[in-house]
Amino acid sequence: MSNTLQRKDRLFTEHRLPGDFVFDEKVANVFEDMLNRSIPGYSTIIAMIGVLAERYYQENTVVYDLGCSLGGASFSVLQHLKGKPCTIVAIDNSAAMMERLELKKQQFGDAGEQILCQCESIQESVIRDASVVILNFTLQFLAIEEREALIDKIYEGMAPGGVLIVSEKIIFADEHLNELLIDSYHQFKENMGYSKLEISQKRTALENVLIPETLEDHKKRILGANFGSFEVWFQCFNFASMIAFK
Ligand code: GEK
Repeated sequence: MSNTLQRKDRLFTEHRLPGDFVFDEKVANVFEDMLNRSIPGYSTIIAMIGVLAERYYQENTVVYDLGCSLGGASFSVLQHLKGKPCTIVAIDNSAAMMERLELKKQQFGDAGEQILCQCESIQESVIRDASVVILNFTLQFLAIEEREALIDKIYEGMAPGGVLIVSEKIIFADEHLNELLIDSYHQFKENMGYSKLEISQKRTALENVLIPETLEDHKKRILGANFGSFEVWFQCFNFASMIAFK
């Protein structure tokens, strides 16, 4: 969806001092452009989350979008579930993101009221009566030792038959493959108009903030929480989206 407040991502064009990436005002202003040019398949993943939510949403349950940013996944779900008695709880701990999400909601009129925004850390959130839970490129920002507790909590808060969708940047145990897929990803970013300087500075800024794991790590954690039928339903280079059922 177009948003007049959004600008082109030029955050890493100039040489800058080292510093960790933060989800502040500057990032929120260019975020849609950043995601579309930085995550191969982002728009496909967002569109398919809506399709999956429509299929697995159960009446009188809640959809959770954890680490919702500007609500890309929430709005996709809303488009598929409009008119149904559903609540979409959209959670993010970046106040800059949540302010913009509140503005975007207004463009949807009454339907937008189905999205409830909560500005908080997802480690603190209560998950209850969920039939669809979305972690679209969010788990990767939690410390590795905090991830299991979150996945366990989600499982506990889900209705039987509910679906969990987890999208992540990933790494590969095979060094050669890992290098190939990361290089291919950087080529994708160049093709999307980012310079080599922007790519390397963003990579450095994310180094301590975004900690990717292997698909095997994710599978082990998700199945360990008792989810069944784990599968990768989308992958492009080192980006993947996984699905699991309670
Ligand atoms: C999308 N899902 O467009 N608690 C709450 N929010 C958090 C936390 C936390 N502990 N850690 C990070 N975030 C979105 C894209 S972006 C992905 C998600 C990316 C939030 C953070 O503030 C940011 O908005 C989001 O997770 C990650 O489908 O930037 O690569």
